[in-house]
Amino acid sequence: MKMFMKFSCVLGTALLVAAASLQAQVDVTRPGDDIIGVAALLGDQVSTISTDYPGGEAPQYAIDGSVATKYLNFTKVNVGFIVTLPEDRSLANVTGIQFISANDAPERDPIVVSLEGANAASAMSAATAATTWTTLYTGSSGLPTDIVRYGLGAIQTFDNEQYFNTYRLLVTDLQNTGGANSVQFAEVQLLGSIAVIPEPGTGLLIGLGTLGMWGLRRRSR
Ligand SMILES: [Ca+2]
Repeated sequence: MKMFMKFSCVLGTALLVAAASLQAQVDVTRPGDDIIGVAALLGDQVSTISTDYPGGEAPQYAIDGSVATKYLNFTKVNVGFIVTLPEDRSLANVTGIQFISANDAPERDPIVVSLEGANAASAMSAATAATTWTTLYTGSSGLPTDIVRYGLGAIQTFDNEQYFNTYRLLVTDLQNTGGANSVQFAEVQLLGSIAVIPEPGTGLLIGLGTLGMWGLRRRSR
């Protein structure tokens, strides 16, 4: 019984990894995910909450799936957002980003960006509590300086084998930082794979097995 359970656990883990690696790259965020505006420098454990944006151009509009809406922030640089994925997508392995430019003012386009990963209870706690961030990417946004409005930037890929439920995206340079009054973009996609979480029944089976073994140990005392 013990041997069978050990084998089942190993098999289950192998299937979980295999399922994750077989998945095509998808945008791991969805409209309505827990997202807040923040200002920070790369590696800062605590972020500053940023509400330096018009209500209709809030951080949520960077991941709402619509190019007609945008996220705009008057802080311009060293600013962006933190997003925390819900429980059913909490095991996300992000290996790429892709921006879509906004409707106007190309000088506001992000040109240099960074992406960091962490695990947190919420976007707010990731911002306000000391959080250890792992740098996943720093470099080009993939938006060329001659990108058209509502233009799809090049996918920027990077090596990353770690899974996180929380991501901090910061913009560090714009197409024309001196001439712009804000940073803005219509969308950003965090591309990667979402691991399949075992069905509740599987966890229950393992849990009952563990309980059974605990009972056997108790009786043999
Ligand atoms: Ca949008």
